Amino acid sequence: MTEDGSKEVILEMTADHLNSGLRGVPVGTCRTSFVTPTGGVHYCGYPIAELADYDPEDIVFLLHHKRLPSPSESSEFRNDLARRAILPRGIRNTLRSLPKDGHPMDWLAIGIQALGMSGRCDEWREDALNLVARMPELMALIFRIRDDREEGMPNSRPELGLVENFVHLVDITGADKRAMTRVLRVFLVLHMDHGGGNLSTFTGKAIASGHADVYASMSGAMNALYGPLHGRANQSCLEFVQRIGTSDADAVEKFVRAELVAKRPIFGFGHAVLRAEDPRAAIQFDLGEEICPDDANFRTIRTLREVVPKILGEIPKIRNPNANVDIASGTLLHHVGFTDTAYYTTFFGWARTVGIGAQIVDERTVMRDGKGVPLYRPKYIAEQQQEQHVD
Ligand code: AMX
Repeated sequence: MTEDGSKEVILEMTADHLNSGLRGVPVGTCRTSFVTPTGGVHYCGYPIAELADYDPEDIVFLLHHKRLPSPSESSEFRNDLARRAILPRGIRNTLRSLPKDGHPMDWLAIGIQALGMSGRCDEWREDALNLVARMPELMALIFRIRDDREEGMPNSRPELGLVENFVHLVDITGADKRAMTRVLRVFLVLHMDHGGGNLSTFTGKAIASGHADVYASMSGAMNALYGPLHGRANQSCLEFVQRIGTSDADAVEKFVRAELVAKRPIFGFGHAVLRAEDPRAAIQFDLGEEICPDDANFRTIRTLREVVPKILGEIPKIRNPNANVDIASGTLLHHVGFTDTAYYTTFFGWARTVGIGAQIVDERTVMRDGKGVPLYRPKYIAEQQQEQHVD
């Protein structure tokens, strides 16, 4: 089985495997996580459900050290991250110069690249951890500068914790900070990693294989995450839920069937690898039942979860009719005060800087007895040669 759980490991290439997005083609090993079709993602062997309520900092430690920290290691690691959380000068000017109508993911990719320009130290793990430590303030700056709320931004307090500092800095008016913190902590842990071959992770590692630094690699990874078929599905999913606008089962079923007739995707359902409901969906549903059972969007997704698997199950080509991670994340973010869906993928990107960074460190400093994975260079075949060479 591949690290992403696919049973379709291709051991002998044929012409049919070309131009297929490398699906099923084994290309390496992954030390941080694997995904099984029914159990979902596991971080360093732990099923995600066992980790959902951990401090995000402990999961950063886990993905880097491949084991959970002891209580004293946990506290020392939090202090270490806090010490690293110093944004280089000039980052605010860079962000201020960006067009406010650009997508927040454009801002995130540029922001990370800019952090590297004056803040890199050219040591893989140092840079990966520095980036994780600096993300809360970068994220808050993106929100506040885009919203013309930079003035009055409080001083960064990294000792509070990654999420807690972001919530303190972003300071959304009227938001319930406790609920916001709770949702973001779980969101961050659930989205940190998902095997080695997902597009953004693969892209980040490929860029790093040319020895571009962590920041440049991560900026490229964020651009890979940006697409609607990858990370931006969480934005699309809440927009889909809002279009439904009801939790009545008959009305929801009618809506879903009409979408299928119109050949539009049923967002929040289906997966390339999973063949059961994503455990990350179940965790977020449980969280929603706890914090927002009567929220209108939550009532709609609760009904979707009941009616959609049966409807999609009637369509033989759909291999997984069950809910995926994106079904509930937007609803929860919206409930705690993040009402602009355009920001949702930046939270996904924030979380992924952890897993992608840890995987880059592994590929650059651990694999091949520390020599690192060589420069990525898959083979492409000239169309005229395709008949003769498929090696
Ligand atoms: N709604 C409508 N059609 C769907 C569907 C869904 N939820 N899930 C699968 N299908 C269709 C596919 O588009 C494909 O159609 P085609 O053969 O005509 O191209 C066919 O069913 C077979 O698909 P599959 O093998 O079951 O899945 P896949 O690997 O091709 O696609 C995914 C996976 C996620 C893109 C697809 O399920 C989908 O579009 N879901 C809705 C969008 C969504 O929620 N995306 C987020 C996924 C989670 C994530 O990775 N972030």
